[in-house]
Amino acid sequence: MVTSTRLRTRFAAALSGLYGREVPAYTTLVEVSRQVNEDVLSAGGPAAGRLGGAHRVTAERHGAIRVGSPTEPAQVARIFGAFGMTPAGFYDLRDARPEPIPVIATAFRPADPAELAQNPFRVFTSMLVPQDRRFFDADLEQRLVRFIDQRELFCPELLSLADRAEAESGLEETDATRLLDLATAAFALSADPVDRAWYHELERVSAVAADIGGVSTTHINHLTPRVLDIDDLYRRMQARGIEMIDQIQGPPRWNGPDVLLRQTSFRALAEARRFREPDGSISSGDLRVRFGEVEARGIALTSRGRTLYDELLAEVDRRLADDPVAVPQQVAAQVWSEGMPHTETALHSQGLGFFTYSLTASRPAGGAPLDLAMLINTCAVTLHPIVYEDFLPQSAAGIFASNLSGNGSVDQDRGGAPRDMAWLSAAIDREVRDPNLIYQAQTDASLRALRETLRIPDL
Ligand code: OOG
Ligand code: NI
Repeated sequence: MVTSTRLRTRFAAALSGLYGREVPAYTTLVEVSRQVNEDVLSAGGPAAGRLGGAHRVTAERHGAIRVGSPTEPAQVARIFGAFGMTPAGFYDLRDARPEPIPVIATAFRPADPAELAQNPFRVFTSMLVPQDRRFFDADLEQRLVRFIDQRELFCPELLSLADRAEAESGLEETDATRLLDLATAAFALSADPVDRAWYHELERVSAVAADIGGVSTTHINHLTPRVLDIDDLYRRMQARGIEMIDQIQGPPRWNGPDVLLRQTSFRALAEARRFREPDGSISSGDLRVRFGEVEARGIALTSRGRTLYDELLAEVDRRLADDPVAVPQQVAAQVWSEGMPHTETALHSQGLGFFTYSLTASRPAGGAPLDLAMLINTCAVTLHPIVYEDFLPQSAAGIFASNLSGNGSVDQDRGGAPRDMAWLSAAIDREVRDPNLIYQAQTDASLRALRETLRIPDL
C-alpha cells in the first residue's frame, strides 16, 4: 500500500522532474537553493533549522496552477484529496494592486503537523471568475464558460483513482503509479495548438485569463523551492546572470524573527508553442507565462500579528511616499525595528505569533503560582515557532504582476461577482479551512498537553 503521505511526496517529486525538464532555469534555482540551505545549516548549527530542518526544506515546494470554473476546481480538489491536501485559505486577487487579476484562489496543503513534517507540498490554485463584469462582458463570459465546459483537463480514470486513493488513504503500487503518471501528465505543458485569435481576445482583458481560458489544457505555472536565506539566494542568482524582479515580496530583512513569507521571482524565458491561425493553418510562436519563484518561510502570525504586519506595510508606504529617494528595503527595516517585537518570546507574550510548547525542566519548586510567561522566562518551558504554511494576498498579487506585461483592461464601473470562502467551499464541495484556526488548534493542543503534564489546569 502506498499511503497518501507517500503519494504526496512522490507527486511533488514527479512534478519537480517534469518542471525541470520544461523550464531548465528551475533546475538552476533548485541547485542554488540547495547550496544556500546547506551553507545556512552548516554555519548556523541546529538553531538555523528552527523553522525547518534539512529533511523537510530540501524537498519542500509549492506549485501554482490556474483553472477555470465552475467544474474544474472541484476536480482539482479531488486530485489533491488523494495526496492528503485540503483547501486552506481564501485569496481574492480581483482587487489586487498594482494589477487586478480576475481570479480567486485557495491553497491545497496538508493540515496535520505530522503530515507537514513528512512533506508540506502545497499548491496555490487560482480559479477564473468569468462572471465578474469588471473584466468580462456578458458575451465574453458566455463564450468563456462554453470553452471551459467543453474541455477536459482531467480524465475520468484519473478522477476515479483519486477518489479511491482518498477514500482508502492510499493505493496499491500499480494503481499508485498510474495515478501519479496521470496526475503529473495533466499538469504538463501541452503541444496542442493555441487558437491565436481567442487567446489574444482574452489577453486584452487579462494575461492570466488567456493563460487559463485561452488554451484547452492546464499546466503548472511555477514550482517554488524554499530557502533558509532568501537574500543570499537572490545575490547568488543575480551573480549567475539570472535577472530577478527588483524586490523581495513580504517582510524586509531585519534584525528580528522571520515571520510569514518572503518571496521573489524571475521571468522564465518565452516557450515555443503552436498556434492555430484564423485561416486554420498552424504556425509556431511563443508565449511567456511561466516563471521561477523562490521563498523563505517564517513564523505564523495570529490575526493580531497580521494586523500589525498590515500596519507596518502601510507605514512603509507612507514614509516612501513622503521621501521618494529613500531606499525601500532600508525604510522597511527601520519601520520593522520600531514596530515589531525583536524576539520570539516577545512575539509570543504579545499574542502576535503562533507557537507550541515543550517542557525543558521538571515543574519548578516553590509554592508561588505558576504562569506560562514565568515558565518561559525561567526556561522551564521552551517555545517552538509554528511555520507559516500559507500565502499572502499582497505578495501573490506582486508575484502575478511582476510577471505580466500589464496590458489588461478592467472596467471598475461594472459590478464584480460576489465570492468568498463559503462560496468556494460550496463550489468544490469541501470545507475550505481557515488557516488561523489550523494554527490555533496546534497551539491549543500543545498547551493542553503542557497543563496535563504539569497538572496545572488554568495555566
Ligand atoms: C500564482 C501567484 C501567487 C504565490 O506564491 O504567492 C503565488 C500564479 O501566478 O498562478 O504563486
Ligand atoms: Ni508562488
